Amino acid sequence: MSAQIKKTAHGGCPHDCPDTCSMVYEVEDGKLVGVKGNPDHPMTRGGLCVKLKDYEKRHYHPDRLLYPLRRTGPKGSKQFERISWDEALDEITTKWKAIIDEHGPHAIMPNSYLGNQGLVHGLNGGDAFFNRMGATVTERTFCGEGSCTAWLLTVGPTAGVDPESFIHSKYIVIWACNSVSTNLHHWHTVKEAQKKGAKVIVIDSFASKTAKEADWHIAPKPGTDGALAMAVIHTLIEEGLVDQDYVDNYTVGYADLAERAKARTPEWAEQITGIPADDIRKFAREYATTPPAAIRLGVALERSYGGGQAIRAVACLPALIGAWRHVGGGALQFPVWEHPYKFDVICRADLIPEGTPVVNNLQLGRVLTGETKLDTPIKSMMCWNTNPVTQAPETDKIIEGLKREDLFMVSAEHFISDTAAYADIVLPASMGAEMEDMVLSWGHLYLTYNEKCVESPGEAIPNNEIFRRLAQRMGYEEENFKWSDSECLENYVDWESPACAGIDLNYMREHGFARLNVGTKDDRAPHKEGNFPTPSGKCEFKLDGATNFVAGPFRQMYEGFQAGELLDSLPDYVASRETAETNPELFKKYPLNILSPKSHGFLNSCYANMDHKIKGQGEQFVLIHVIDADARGIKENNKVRVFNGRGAFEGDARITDDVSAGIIVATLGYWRQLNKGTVNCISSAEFVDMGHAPTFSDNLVQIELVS
Ligand SMILES: Nc1nc2c(c(=O)[nH]1)N[C@H]1C(S)=C(S)[C@@H](COP(=O)(O)OP(=O)(O)OC[C@H]3O[C@@H](n4cnc5c(=O)[nH]c(N)nc54)[C@H](O)[C@@H]3O)O[C@H]1N2
Ligand SMILES: Nc1nc2c(c(=O)[nH]1)N[C@H]1C(S)=C(S)[C@@H](COP(=O)(O)OP(=O)(O)OC[C@H]3O[C@@H](n4cnc5c(=O)[nH]c(N)nc54)[C@H](O)[C@@H]3O)O[C@H]1N2
Ligand code: SF4
Ligand SMILES: [Mo]
Repeated sequence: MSAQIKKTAHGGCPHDCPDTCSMVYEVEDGKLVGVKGNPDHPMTRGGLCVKLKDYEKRHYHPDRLLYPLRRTGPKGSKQFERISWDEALDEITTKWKAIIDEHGPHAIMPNSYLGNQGLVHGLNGGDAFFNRMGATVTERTFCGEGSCTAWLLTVGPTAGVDPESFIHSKYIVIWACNSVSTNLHHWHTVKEAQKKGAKVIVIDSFASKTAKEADWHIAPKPGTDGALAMAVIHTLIEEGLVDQDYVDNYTVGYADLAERAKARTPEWAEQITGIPADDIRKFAREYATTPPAAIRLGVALERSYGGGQAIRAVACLPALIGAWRHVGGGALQFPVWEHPYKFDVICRADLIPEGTPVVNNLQLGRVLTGETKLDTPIKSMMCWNTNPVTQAPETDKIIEGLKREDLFMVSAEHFISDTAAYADIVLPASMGAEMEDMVLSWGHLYLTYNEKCVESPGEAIPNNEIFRRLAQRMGYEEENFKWSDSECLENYVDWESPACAGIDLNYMREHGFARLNVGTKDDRAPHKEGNFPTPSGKCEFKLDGATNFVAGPFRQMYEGFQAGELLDSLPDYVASRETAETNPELFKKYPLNILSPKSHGFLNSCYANMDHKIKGQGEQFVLIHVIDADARGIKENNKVRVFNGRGAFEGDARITDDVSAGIIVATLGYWRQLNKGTVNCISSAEFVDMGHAPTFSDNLVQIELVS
């Protein structure tokens, strides 16, 4: 027998990662046998990350869900029986119709996120379906929504600096982003710029993998970046480093900002951040005098109570020094702002009936346990593309809620995740190579296509097909519920927009990716002469009468709901909620500030159930400084328990200088069913000051030896 001929197909990594790699699927005998980075893609450059490099093993993992299941044991026991699709869909829709008859549609609630970033199988389907139902709307603010609010208010929906233009930068500031682990394909460009002489500054509260490769690691205490940024503004003004011509022509509110910054001296900031005042001055001087200077804002910058205000302060910096004048100068947040997706068609916010209640996904535990008072309590929840039991805060409350006998819970999943373990009905969903889609990117300026090149194993079907079938059984006649996946793609992208000139779906199918027409990395300087997409057309240091709102990719869904509180007209430092100063009582009991960044070897909670990935990443661990370890009799590798009033988890102690005394680090993603608790058992579901974003870096804990 001759060897089978390998076929290749264009892939797009569907994970919630800024890189959205263009991939090459290798198919043999109808099976996915390998996956490579697309060598032609200027950012993917032929390489994938450690998570995805053997993606086929995830497709054919022995624990993969293949058939619809019905719960047979107690909730959370993972005892299920196989049922047919007809039985599953009939049971779900019969229950939902009964709930709607008895309690109204507000008693049903969707719960999803960007676990799949496809336009068709990630964003669509579910939103339109539940909006048509009139179900309670779930506001999704896991990631960047506070950053988005601050960014939109200051510079508007601009992609800012092209990540590829960093090759032209001479001063690169990576602010609260662990690019080596979380944004690898941008890091390659940063490293190249560094080799060409650029200075790379990493501002991170601990010595992350990325900080270790920096020319200069600046380590503010968690949640104090706003003070650092305000002191930089102070120094720029005091030392005459401001580009006055740029400020006069293209910004609003400079005089007021200068007035605010007057008292925000480097000495003042030193007390708050722990960074020596001279270092702050040096940083400000270098930043202003080494053009082009570019800042990469990490999502983690928003994760303490003052996160929104901190990001506003940082977003002012490039305009103050005129960095936007240069190719490779300015700031990069989420390039997705310039992607031409039709979110109104995708999410169908127009279908949401007036008066529909909104709950927040970070407060799922409070919603399900009744701590958040609702006119109509939730009687059914459907969960897909997210795993709140590991990823959302106040885990113990979520579990208490999911155990409610009167809650009818449906999960669509690839595996029995920590959340799916509590479902009444589990639906098997298709994976990457098994469905056609285009994948949203929040980290570059390309459209990315994903070809269906293999059949799903067992009876798994793509998310959008699940919702098509549910819509048919619920009697929803809108045409969008009948579109094929290809028709969805035709309708979801604004192919007529200038950004898509010369690109259509056929082009995507042929090439796998396409650069948007938004300038090239060698000439893009969108705010050289202002042109900010703000109401004034300028960078808005000062806002008059602006109120808080939730931004981010799904924002159309919540527009009109929000009577947000009035925001400070100027950026400033706002202290965290849980510190010695702001909550001394709590600090007495729980004196350590915990950070819970992403794991290098997992993608949120994905891959944290695969043995060889856990081996690569290591078992759940806690980084701790020797002073804190000694004070508690903790030795290297001891099993420790981290706890506060919200819950506890266990991990192996790693004593290291990478963290300062008073700070511990435990990375995210480990499964509760394979560990004793997870890091989100201790995290709070309170919001930061903007965009209802999470406070994952604003949590006090205590740590003890497990005896
Ligand atoms: N390997 C891997 N890659 C991923 C993911 C993953 O789970 N694993 N997840 C993806 C997703 S969803 C996202 S949103 C991105 C996020 O990617 P990043 O933006 O890099 O987010 P984090 O890893 O949470 O945190 C980045 C760094 O911020 C630091 N930090 C935390 N709080 C503060 C603070 O208050 N001030 C300062 N200066 N630093 C602070 C942390 O120590 C950490 O090193 O990564 C994506 N890529
Ligand atoms: N403590 C702490 N908590 C955090 C963070 C942190 O830094 N610290 N980061 C936050 C951030 S930035 C984010 S983005 C969130 C992410 O939180 P989640 O979005 O909940 O992240 P995942 O764990 O990746 O969950 C995605 C789930 O969707 C499933 N899935 C993937 N593709 C498909 C599909 O096509 N169909 C179906 N039906 N299911 C699919 C996966 O198997 C997985 O179980 O976590 C947040 N939580
Ligand atoms: S997870 Fe991110 S870095 Fe890894 S292949 Fe996917 S898009 Fe690329
Ligand atoms: Mo995220």
